[in-house]
Amino acid sequence: MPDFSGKRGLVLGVANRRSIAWAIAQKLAEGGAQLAFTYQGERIEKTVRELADSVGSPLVTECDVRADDDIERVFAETAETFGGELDFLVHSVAFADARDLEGRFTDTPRDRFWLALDVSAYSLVASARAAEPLMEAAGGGSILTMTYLGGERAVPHYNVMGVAKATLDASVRYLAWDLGQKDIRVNAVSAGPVRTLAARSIAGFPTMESIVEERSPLRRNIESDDVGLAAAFLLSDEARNVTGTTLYVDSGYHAMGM
Ligand code: NAD
Ligand code: 0WE
Repeated sequence: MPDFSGKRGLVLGVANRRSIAWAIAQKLAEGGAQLAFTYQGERIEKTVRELADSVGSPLVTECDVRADDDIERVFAETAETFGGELDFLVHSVAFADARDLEGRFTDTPRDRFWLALDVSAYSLVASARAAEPLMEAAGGGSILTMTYLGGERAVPHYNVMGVAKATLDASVRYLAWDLGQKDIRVNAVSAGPVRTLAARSIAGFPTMESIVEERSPLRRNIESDDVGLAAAFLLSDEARNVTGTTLYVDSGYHAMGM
């Protein structure tokens, strides 16, 4: 495990203990990082506060990534908490209307198309921009987001989320170019299916898990812990010359053509 002592990070996207963001946060906390957390909505506030307290978090605050005011306030609070500096940002947020993960992509209405791109892709751009001055003050930084193969290939039912992930993946590359000048790295982890809150409600999730077991080179599914380990690497100084890229944690599934 990389050493994160003295490092300060902000984690967006913990909803409960199954969240990929929480698996990542635990690895960073094990490595000695100080972590601030955001949550969306009062419904999950208590859960997120309890998890955050268990790793001694100095800041837990609400953030709806659709709201510029929220993002501005969250980074002001983060700056206040960490003396104006930030070493890393974990972006683990996505949302599409459930109706758009069932039917045909062709039928996605305009407003729900933009909703998915707003929450799942633009939010990375907005939060990277807000993180920039804090990371510059720290002498550099590392930004990590979560993506999925459905942004590169057509995965049945992933639909508008696939279009959002394609936008997210391209945003990683353009942010890497802009922020590289300030020694801020931007990368993504592309995870195979993991049974989180966002995944459990999806019909056919068990089928996807069987497909990964049968067809991936390693013939097994992944765990969120695996994502935590890869994330810790990308966020650490061990990855100091790695930016603008995607690291697949999917048992090799993406490498297959059949
Ligand atoms: P999750 O439900 O635990 O996390 C999704 C998070 O997005 C939640 O914390 C939720 O509160 C947050 N969110 C949604 N709308 C928001 C908004 N408007 N403002 C702020 N936060 C908002 O599920 P997860 O599977 O841990 O998802 C995390 C990330 O991992 C997502 O980007 C997802 O696309 C990605 N991912 C998941 C899988 C999987 O199979 N679970 C695979 C690859 C990538
Ligand atoms: O990115 C995701 C899930 C994202 C997601 C999930 C939900 C369910 C609840 C976004 N928005 C919502 N909205 C809700 O109302 N994954 C990579 C997991 C996932 O979701 C799929 C998948 C996979 C894999 C949906 C269809 C097909 C495959």
